[in-house]
Amino acid sequence: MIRTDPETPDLYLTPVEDVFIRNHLGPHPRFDPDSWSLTVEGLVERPLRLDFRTFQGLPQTRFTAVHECFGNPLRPEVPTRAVTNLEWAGVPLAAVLELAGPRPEARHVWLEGADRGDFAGESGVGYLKDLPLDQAGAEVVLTHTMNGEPLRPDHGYPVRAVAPRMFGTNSVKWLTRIVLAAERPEHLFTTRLYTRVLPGERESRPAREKDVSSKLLTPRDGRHVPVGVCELAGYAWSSTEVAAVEVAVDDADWQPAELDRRGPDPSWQRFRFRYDLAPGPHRIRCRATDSAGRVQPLTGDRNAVHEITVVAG
Ligand SMILES: Nc1nc2c(c(=O)[nH]1)N[C@H]1C(S)=C(S)[C@@H](COP(=O)(O)O)O[C@H]1N2
Ligand SMILES: [Mo]
Repeated sequence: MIRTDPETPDLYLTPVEDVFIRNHLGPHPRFDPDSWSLTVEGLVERPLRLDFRTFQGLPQTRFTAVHECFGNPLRPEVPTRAVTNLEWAGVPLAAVLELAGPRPEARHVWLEGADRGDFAGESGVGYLKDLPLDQAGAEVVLTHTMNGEPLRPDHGYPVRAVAPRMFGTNSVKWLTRIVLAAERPEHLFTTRLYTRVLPGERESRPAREKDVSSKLLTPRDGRHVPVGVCELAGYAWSSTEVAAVEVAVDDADWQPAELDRRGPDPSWQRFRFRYDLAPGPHRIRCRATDSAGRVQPLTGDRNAVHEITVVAG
């Protein structure tokens, strides 16, 4: 089920009602706090089953992060620009791993949701993602709160994983099972879909760390604006800090925009650019470069430069 996306509002934190919903497997399980539990199994010293109360008693953390859909896994090069910025709270996966005690042979963490359904010609599949154990232990948080309120049913109530630097597809909703294993799982959502070959590489790899990207949000695409100086603004993000954003109006050269710094959390960064708009239609584009030196491509990939048209007059 893929609903039409709400427009991303031009706010630092996206209101929960404006967050896109991506459920691949149709109707999802509805839990109440008594019916949910999380098992940790596989290559662990102490297999666990945590109920919600025990889970909530574990150490807590809070952070802000971009929540971005990778796009349609059957057409991974097509931009969808479904992106939000959210404050999450929950339990670091590391705290749960510590209780279970990974065995030395464990290399991968499998995260499984409780939803089950049909996708891409396969029936009765579950939602499963995996990450290397070191990375999962350092980064993944098992969240129960989005922008200060309990997760809504569509966003994974009561507990979902969040991998803050990674695409939304890795943030497993309705999380009920964690498996530690020596191998990656062969699965529709791990090895068959959500993989891609990055430019300059030959091997396909899973869609994990976010690409460098940016989106113009003010003014809105297609709007009429007064003639004269106009503030063009939006957000830029990547799996690392964004180092620069440039804006180009019509056929003028790329010009540097003003860009906020990023804090320690992988949230998005505001950019602004003032431009004197003559009467008539204008094409406006933005392009981000991150601290790893990655630049948005002009065309041809899911993070291609974003372009809007406004009419001054
Ligand atoms: N269990 C489960 N987790 C899931 C999905 C899903 O279909 N089932 N969709 C994934 C995808 S592709 C995205 S983009 C995000 C969307 O999260 P949201 O619906 O809360 O915005 O959840 C991810 N986690
Ligand atoms: Mo997604």
